[in-house]
Amino acid sequence: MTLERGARRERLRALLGAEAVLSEPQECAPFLLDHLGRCRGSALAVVQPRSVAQVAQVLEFCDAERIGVVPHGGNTSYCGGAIPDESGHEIVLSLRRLNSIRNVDPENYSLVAEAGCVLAQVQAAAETAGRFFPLSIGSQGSCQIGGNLSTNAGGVNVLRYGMTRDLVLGLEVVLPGGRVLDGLSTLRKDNTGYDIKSLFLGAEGTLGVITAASFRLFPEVRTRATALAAIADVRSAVTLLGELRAASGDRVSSFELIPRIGIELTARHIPGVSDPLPGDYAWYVLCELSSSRVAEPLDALLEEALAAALSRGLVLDAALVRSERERAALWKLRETIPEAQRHEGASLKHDISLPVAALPDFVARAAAWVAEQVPEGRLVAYGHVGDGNLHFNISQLPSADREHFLARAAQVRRAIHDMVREFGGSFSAEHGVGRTKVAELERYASPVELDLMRAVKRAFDPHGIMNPGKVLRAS
Ligand code: 2HG
Ligand code: ZN
Repeated sequence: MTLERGARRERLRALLGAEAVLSEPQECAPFLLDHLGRCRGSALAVVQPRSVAQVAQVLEFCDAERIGVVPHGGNTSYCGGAIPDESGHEIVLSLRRLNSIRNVDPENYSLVAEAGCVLAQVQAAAETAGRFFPLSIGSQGSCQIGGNLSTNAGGVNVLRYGMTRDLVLGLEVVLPGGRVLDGLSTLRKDNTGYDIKSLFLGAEGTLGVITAASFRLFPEVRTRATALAAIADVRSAVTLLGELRAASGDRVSSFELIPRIGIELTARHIPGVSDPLPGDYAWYVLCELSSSRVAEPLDALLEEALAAALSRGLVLDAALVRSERERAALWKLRETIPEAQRHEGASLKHDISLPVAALPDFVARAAAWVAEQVPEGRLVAYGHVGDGNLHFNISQLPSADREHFLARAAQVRRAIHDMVREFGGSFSAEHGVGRTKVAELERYASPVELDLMRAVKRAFDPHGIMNPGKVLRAS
C-alpha cells in the first residue's frame, strides 16, 4: 500500500526537515526546465539533502514507495537528463547542498569533492594546493561536478587529460534502497575485480546517486602558448594537429575548431568579442600548448611551427596570443559560440564524434547535405576537433520561422546521425543521452550492448526508480 501525494511529501519533510523539501510551483520551477528551454517537467517535490545519510534516507523511502528520483546538479545539461517527466510523481533530488571539498592531498596528487561542488570550485581547490584539475568546460562557473561525473563531461582539455572518467579514482554512491557504496579510494593501481565505479560514470543518474568522488590531480600548468590559426578546410586542421603534436613533444592541450560563422555570430552577439584576424577565412583553430615547466619556450615553438605551416600554405594567417588578456579574449570567443547561437535563434544540435582522420570527409558530405536540405538554417560546426568531437549545429536563419525550423529536428537528426554511423562515429560524444536521445541509443547501440545495459540497470535498480526514462526507456 503506497502513500498519497501529500503524505509522501510529509514523509520527505520528516526525513529532511521542512525547509529541504520544496513543493510550491515557483520554488520548484528552476528545477523543472532545462537551460535550453526545451525539456519541461513536473515534480512531487524538489528535495535538497544536506548529507549522504539524508540522500540514503530519501532513496530508501523512494525505493519502498516506487517514487522516481531525478538527480539534479547545475542544470546545464543538453539532453534533459536532470528534468523529471510530466507526471508529477517523481522527485527532483538536488545535490547543491553537498558542496564541500572533503580533502586535497597535494603529495598524492588527489582531491575528494562532493557532488554539489561547482566545477570552478574544484579547479580552485586544486590550484590553491599548487595542483591542476584539468576538466574545463564553458559552464564551469555553474555546472556541478556530480553532473560532470554522471554525464562523463568532456570539454577543452580532453586531448591531453581525457574525459571526466579518466580523472576519477573513486566514487561514493547512494544506491536505490539506501545502501552506500563507499569507494573513495585514491589508489592508482587496484585490480580487484569488476570496475564498479565505471558504470556510474556516464550513467546519468540511472543507477544511483553519486555523492562524492576522488580525483587525480596534475602538476600546475606554468607555461602556455595560445594562437588562432586560419585554415582553408577541416583537413588542414587535422594535418596541423598532427604537425603540432609532433613538433611540440605532445604539448598540445587544446585544439578547437571554429568556423567563420562562429566568429561572426560571437562578434555580433557577445559584447567584447571581435574578429582577431583581418581577413575572412572559412575555418580557424584555437590551439594551445601547455607545460608544467616554468621556462619552457612554448611561444617560440608554436610560432615556429605555425610559420612553417604558413610558408607551406597549410595555415593562411595566424595570431599568437601575447598576454593573458588576449588569451582570455580568444577563449571567450570560442566558449560563447553556444550563447551567440542562442541569440541568433533556434539551433539543431548534434554532439557527434568521429575518428579524427574521418572528420574531413564527414564534414564535406554532411555540410553539403545541410546546404541542400536545410535552406532555412546555417551550419555552425565547431568544437573539440582534436578529440574528433564536433558540435555539428545548425542555426536557424533569422528570417526563418522558429517553430517550423524546430519541427525539422527529428528528420535532420536522423540523417546526420546515420551519416555519423556510416563514418564510424557516435551520436553522443560528450553531452550524454538524457531523455532526448533515448531513441538514438536504441537505434545505434547493438542488441548485445542494449541487453547488457538493461541487465546492469535491473541489477542496480530493480524497481526502476533512478532517473526513469533517461538513457534507457523505462520498462
Ligand atoms: C561547447 O563545446 C559545449 O561549447 C556546448 O559542449 C556545445 O552548445 C553546444 O552545442
Ligand atoms: Zn563541447
